[in-house]
Amino acid sequence: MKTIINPKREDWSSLLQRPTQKVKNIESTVNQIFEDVKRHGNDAISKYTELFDGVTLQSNIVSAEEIEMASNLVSNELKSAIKLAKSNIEKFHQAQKTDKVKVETSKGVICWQEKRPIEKIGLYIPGGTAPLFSTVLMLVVPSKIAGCKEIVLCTPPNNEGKIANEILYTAKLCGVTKIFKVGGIQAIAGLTFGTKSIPQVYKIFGPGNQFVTVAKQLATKFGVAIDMPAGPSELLVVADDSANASYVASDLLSQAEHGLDSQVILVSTSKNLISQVEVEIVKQLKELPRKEIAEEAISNSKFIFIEDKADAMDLINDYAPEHFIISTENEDYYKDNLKNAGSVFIGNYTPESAGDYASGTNHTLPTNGFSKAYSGVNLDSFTKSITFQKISKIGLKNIGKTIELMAEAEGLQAHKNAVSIRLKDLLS
Ligand code: HSO
Ligand code: ZN
Repeated sequence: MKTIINPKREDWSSLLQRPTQKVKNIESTVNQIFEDVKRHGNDAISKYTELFDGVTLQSNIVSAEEIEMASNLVSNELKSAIKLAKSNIEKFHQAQKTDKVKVETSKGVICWQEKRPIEKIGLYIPGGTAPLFSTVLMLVVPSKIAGCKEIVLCTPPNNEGKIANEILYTAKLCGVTKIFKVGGIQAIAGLTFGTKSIPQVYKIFGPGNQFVTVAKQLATKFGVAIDMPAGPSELLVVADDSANASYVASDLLSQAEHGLDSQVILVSTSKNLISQVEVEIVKQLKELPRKEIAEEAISNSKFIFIEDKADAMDLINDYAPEHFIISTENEDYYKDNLKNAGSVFIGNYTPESAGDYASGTNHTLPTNGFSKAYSGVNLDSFTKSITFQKISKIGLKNIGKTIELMAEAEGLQAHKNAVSIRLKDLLS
């Protein structure tokens, strides 16, 4: 960790740069695999599964028996925990349902907006060092509430051809339609083009490594929507003397353990708190099973002392964190002046882990400064808004002249005629 005292504004952007692992030729690899999957479907997919996951599969479809067997291996205690989390996530996302918006803009001109679910969606759940079955909850629960029909989940198999029991159990519990043992670029390509077994989808959700992220971006070139360009996890904590240093340290470590490239930042108006947190981090880090990962991420972390809280607020808005914890005396100041963040956690008893798992908010959030313009996944991510209008005879009389004038001025005679032909009948 590095402590910085009152950094100058002109240094903020270099100070707050996200750690990026640059993989060379990533785009050409993604292009090549897309081309191959587009042409050769499942044959190409099994070739890449052999290459990247080290396993030869008979089929990439997960069978009902496999799901059943996996579910039997999840403890009842964990099942109950997953159900409680599911119920809270359901409550929060169900409450995001909105009524249709209907307005009579001019007399006789009625416009309205209604939401419809995206029919077919693909969810990507990474494998890797920790099987994040909580992400299954975060993506499937709102998609069900939205009314998506086809919910396809892809996740890489391990070198024995298996998927974590918890992922299969949670997917089944939440109502995923089909599960495939396919990971990485080939999974995103499969969902983009469809194969004999994998359905083609309209939108792809979920986190992943850089290969998956670039693949999702390429999918958009083929007309498939994506949730957001996702990157490594990040957390910014703002804390003062009212914070508990051991709690703050535990929060920073909770994000640091995600990956070597996770980024955690502490902003504080108290030098005293910063030194206490440093001591606590060293102490808590020792006990962590994933200490190598957390240690590396912590070594890139920044502890920033800023005397003036208005400056602190500006720096936070500039950084636009994925997660933002407020542990200060005057919580409202940071809450009310916040412009950019994915998800906010307020007070000493609101650890980020709560939102990661069970409080009800979604943990699929914009990273890498994207919270300046993107929202995290929410109910609307699974729907589209369609506008409708119905105009009566009186309505057309009311706005007809306006349309005619505007069409004429744009030089679009046929547009004008579509109104004039009707007005003629109405006025005769
Ligand atoms: N903090 C991660 C989500 C997660 N944490 C899953 C634990 N499991 C990104 O928001
Ligand atoms: Zn997390």
